[in-house]
Amino acid sequence: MKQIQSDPYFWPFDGNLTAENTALIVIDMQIDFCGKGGYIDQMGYDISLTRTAIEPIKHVLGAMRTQGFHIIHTREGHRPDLSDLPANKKWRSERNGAGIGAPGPCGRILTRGEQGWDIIPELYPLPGETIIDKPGKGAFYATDLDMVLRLRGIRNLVITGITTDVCVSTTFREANDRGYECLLLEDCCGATEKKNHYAAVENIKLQGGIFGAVSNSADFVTQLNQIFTLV
Ligand code: C5J
Repeated sequence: MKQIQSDPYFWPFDGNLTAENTALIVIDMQIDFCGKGGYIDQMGYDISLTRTAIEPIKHVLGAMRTQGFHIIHTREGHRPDLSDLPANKKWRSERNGAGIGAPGPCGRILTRGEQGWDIIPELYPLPGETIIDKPGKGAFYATDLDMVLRLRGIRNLVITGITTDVCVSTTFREANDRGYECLLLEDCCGATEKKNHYAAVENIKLQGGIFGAVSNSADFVTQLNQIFTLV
């Protein structure tokens, strides 16, 4: 049995934890969501609330890379011709002062290929790590993420990134419904409003872990190192 002590249960539920069957998912750590001049900044939110996840993710990324786990990054963004941008999403973003596809200080907002759409340098993917480009909030919708995971025999997901209440929680729920065993590292996430971050974390733990379990970067890395150096 290999398990991480987490809340509200030891994860994964059945103790089947290996580097081969487990992936770290890093969601949307893009300039648009945590950088100066990006989408979130342009809407007037405090980017320190999303940037708070950077150092904890770096710690987990380092440990999981060293132990040989699968690493998957996601990016939210749209085709330059905006043919994958639903009219209501475009309208809402314009209404909030940061129209998707419109020019901004980091190039066209949430548009593939632009500076703001890219992953921040601190957490940039290494060659060989998978990147999933998604047009929506969930990383499973309109992407090949499920296929990539199943072909590699991955069934446990350690989920991190931003924002806790939007893309992280949507992806977490999508993964749970597909039968993946999910762990959230709460300090590796952040939201534009703290109360929404806390609520999203609490939601996972409802009813004995209705969507999965929750831990944090320090406890997770300590336990991971203990488990995998004792092998
Ligand atoms: C948002 C995301 N908040 N990555 N996207 O629009 O959570």
